[in-house]
Amino acid sequence: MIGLTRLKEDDVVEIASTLEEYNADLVRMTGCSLREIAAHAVGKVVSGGYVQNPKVAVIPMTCGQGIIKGFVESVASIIDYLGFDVVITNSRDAGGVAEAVQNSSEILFMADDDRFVAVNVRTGKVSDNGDATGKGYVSGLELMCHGLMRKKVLVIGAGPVGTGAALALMHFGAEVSIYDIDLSASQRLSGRLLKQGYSVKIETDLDGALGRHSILVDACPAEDVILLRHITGDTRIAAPGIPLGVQATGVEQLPKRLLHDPLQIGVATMIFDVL
Ligand code: 2YG
Repeated sequence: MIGLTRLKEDDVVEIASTLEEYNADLVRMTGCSLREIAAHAVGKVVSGGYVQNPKVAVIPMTCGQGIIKGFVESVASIIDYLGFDVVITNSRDAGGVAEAVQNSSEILFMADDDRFVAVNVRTGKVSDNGDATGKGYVSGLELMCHGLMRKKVLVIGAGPVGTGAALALMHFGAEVSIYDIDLSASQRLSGRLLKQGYSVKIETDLDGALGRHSILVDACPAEDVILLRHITGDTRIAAPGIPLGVQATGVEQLPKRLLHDPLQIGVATMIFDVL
């Protein structure tokens, strides 16, 4: 399974200090806060908060390519911003898991090079960042578009995020088309969705597909996929892919119509997913 590009320190360094601003941007674009978008993604209500306030632990993992400076701090800052009681464990890896559970943390966040998961150790529920990111961005897109029922949406990228996005779009009643540079990836996703009773259209010509769609999910890890000439007054984009796939001159045309961040929506959706 091909994941999104590995984050770098530069991608996450400003997350904690800009959460308030980012949240205000989300409200301007969607009418809803980060907390509301994430809760909407998993069909949960946030008003009045939760009766229980689970303890959350974020565990640094050294395996594979190792620690990304600022990663666990950014994840914890997002969880804290949403009002949860969160700590970063002093120990790393297996020791961090032991420390978290011994300190009665109920929800554990941890990432290696292949997976980024939230685990609720009380219920056994697991949320995967790819799936949660897809769902969270579609939730924001649905709010930005005032509903997606019977609207045509193009998903670019049939990896874990594109898959989560496609499923969420189906749940919102959208008409979904998929493009992936690797046709067999689109076919696999289409087959998987068909087993769940959903039918999607497979696109093989990206330029043509971009000409026919104004609501886009960019879940691929390439730059300059969506060009200025593809953007109209109706274009709305949810872009979880890193780096951003929208041409720089195109971004200027989309001040209130482009959702894009390195971690916030995905992490926020993961925690509501496992509550
Ligand atoms: O604990 C650490 O600091 C590291 N072991 C974290 C490694 C994370 C690697 N994964 C990624 O960079 C991304 N695929 C995460 C995706 C988040 C963006 N949606």
